[in-house]
Amino acid sequence: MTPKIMIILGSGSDIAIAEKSMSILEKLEIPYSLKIASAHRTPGLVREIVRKGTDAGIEVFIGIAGLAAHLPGSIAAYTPRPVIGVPVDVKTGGIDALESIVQMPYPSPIATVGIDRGDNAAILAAQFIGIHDEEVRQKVINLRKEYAEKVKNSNAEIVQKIEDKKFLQNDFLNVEDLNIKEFEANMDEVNCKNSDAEVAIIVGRHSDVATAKKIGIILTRLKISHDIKVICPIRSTKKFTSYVKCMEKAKIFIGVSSNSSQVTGGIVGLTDRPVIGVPCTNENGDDYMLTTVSMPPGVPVATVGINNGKNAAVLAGEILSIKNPEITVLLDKLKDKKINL
Ligand code: AIR
Repeated sequence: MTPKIMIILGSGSDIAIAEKSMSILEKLEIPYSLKIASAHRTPGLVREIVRKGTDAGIEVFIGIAGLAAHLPGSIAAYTPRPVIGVPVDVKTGGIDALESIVQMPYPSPIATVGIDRGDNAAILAAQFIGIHDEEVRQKVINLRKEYAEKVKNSNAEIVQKIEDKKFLQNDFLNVEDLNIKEFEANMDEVNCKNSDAEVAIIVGRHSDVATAKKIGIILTRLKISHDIKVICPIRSTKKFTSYVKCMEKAKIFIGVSSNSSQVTGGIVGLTDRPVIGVPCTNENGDDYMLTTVSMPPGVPVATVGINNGKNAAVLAGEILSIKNPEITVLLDKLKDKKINL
């Protein structure tokens, strides 16, 4: 049987990061393949592995590399399948690899995860596959519950065991007794007329709407239904939560955000669906790529380049095209620039 996921490492020295991906995939019982090929030392090998892997039925590629990490980009050159990139910390804390992977030109996105986050790459790959495979989706949901349990258990294992602090007072609120209810969406609060859309796009503030509109233009070209809303998760918390809930049929969420990237972080906590993040620059020219991509284990955000709404749309198209050849044909046309933008 052909595995669904192929992990490619730029070097044998990246194996520790691949181990994190493999542990997750073993746990989720998803077959995968593991290869080593360097974008610079063995470009021909990368090309052959990727082409043959795609022909054989690989659905998602994961490229893991450090330094000038051009491996995920090279993989993307040879396959229409989505590519997840994991920057490895070899020098400069991994920032060199992160920039090499995330800052891809249109129309060749890499779904970038945080530095050394092989675990999140595997979860993201499973989320992509989970869109058309309900069994895999359920496994991801269960895995994420484990991460949540770990946080709750820390209260008993760590906080409650602290003894010698005179002014620490926790007895008034027992975490174990909290009855955490599912959020009840208030549909009147948000306009839910497009709740059947395949992709839900949330923009944190009006100044980032131009970037979101580009996502909409490309998704329309790819004939992918979508809905766009401007909601700040901090200023309008209830509305934000209600909107994510009312879009629960969406297969993919895209968050467009500058500043502290609460939009993408907020969405990922409310849905098991894959979340694509578009970091934006603010009026001072500061960008929010790091605060978008650097998510903790269990809750990945597939980050694309700064202000690159078009690449977010292409990535969504690649994910949905795994089981929809019609989108693959439209993507081909986009990539050949046959569709004039
Ligand atoms: N690398 C390999 N070919 C191109 C790149 N950028 C990366 C590997 C590894 C780092 O260079 O992915 O993270 C060091 O590789 P090595 O083989 O010298 O240990």
